[in-house]
Amino acid sequence: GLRPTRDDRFSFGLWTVGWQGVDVFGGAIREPLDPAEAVHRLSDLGAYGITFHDNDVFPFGADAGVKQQHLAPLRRALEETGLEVPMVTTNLFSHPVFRDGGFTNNDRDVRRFALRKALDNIDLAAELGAHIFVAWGGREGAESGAAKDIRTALDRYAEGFDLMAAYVLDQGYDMRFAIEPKPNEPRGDILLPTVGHALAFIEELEHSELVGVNPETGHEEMASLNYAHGLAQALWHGKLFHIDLNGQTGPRYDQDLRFGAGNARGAFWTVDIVENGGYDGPRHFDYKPPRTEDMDGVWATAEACMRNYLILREKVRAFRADPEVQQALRDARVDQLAEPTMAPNETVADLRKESFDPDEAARRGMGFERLDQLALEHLYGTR
Ligand code: 3MF
Ligand code: MG
Ligand code: MG
Ligand code: MG
Repeated sequence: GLRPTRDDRFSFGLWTVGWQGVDVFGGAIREPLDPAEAVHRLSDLGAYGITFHDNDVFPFGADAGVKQQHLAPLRRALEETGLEVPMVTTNLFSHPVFRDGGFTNNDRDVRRFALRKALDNIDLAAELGAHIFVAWGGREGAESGAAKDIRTALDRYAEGFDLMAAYVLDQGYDMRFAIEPKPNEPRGDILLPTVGHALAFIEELEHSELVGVNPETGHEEMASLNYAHGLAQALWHGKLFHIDLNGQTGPRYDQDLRFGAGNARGAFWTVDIVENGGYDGPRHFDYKPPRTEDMDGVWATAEACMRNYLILREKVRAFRADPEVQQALRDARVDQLAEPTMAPNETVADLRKESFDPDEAARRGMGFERLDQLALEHLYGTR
């Protein structure tokens, strides 16, 4: 059905429904949202979990006492609702000290402070039962050429992940890291700009097995990339540890629309790969309720993220179960791609012996348009 249940494993960042609407051209348009209230409302709407940055819950620089004061009502709300905290993350981007980044700041004192801030929050994440720690390095980057030696910055970035990974192993935490790529905004150019860059970086890490990716719909689409393809390749590498679902309309600023808004066709294939590609983590939403909305509008967008996912899940299931689609898939030879190009024991000599008529093969139509039209008709609701 279209009513979310906990088994659907929908989760939300506290910073999504809690976004007060501060943007580059204007200040806050909504009151601060109490994290405990967010937990209750999201629980009532059918979510199973919430996620947060340290400073979504307690202020920057809070000492142990202040931290616990802010955490107590959140813990109570989690107990009352049974909501989980599957993922936690650190804010290494809001305070002015991070204007040149955290782990890759040119200023070594800032890098050491950023590491301490992240490690402290890893402890909290473990205590709350989170198994995924997301790292979005929004301020790790540059606006100009000479300001940052990118190769050296990557050394420091790797040093940061190596230290965090060694720390969770040392503490015996059951925790893995997920790097969230983004091409730009707020920096002119951000390091690890796409899923592909992040996957290549991860292979150079000391504990690469503990590090995967957290791709966000809008971030990949800002780079004109295909989000579903990015998810598929991350799955192929065994690296899809977490996802940030939202909506985006083409390459422009990070729109963070509710999931299902923006590129609807992309959203259909996103749900298809998330449901059928072997991903078993949370369906996590990272979006921003537009500044036009009051709190009723905010809750409407949260509800809509889940509802749109469920609508698309039904459509994807119907598409996959449709006998005409199954025939069209065979006609398009999609199943043939699963067959290794060389048979077992075949040699290059065998391959060379084969006769082949390229003109005949070139005349075989692929049938992709008919197949895609069936998908569109499922999406548009005529099948
Ligand atoms: C920015 C983002 C971030 C990350 C978050 C999780 C504020 O575009 O997407 O949200 O998702 O920091 O680590
Ligand atoms: Mg975004
Ligand atoms: Mg974002
Ligand atoms: Mg995100």
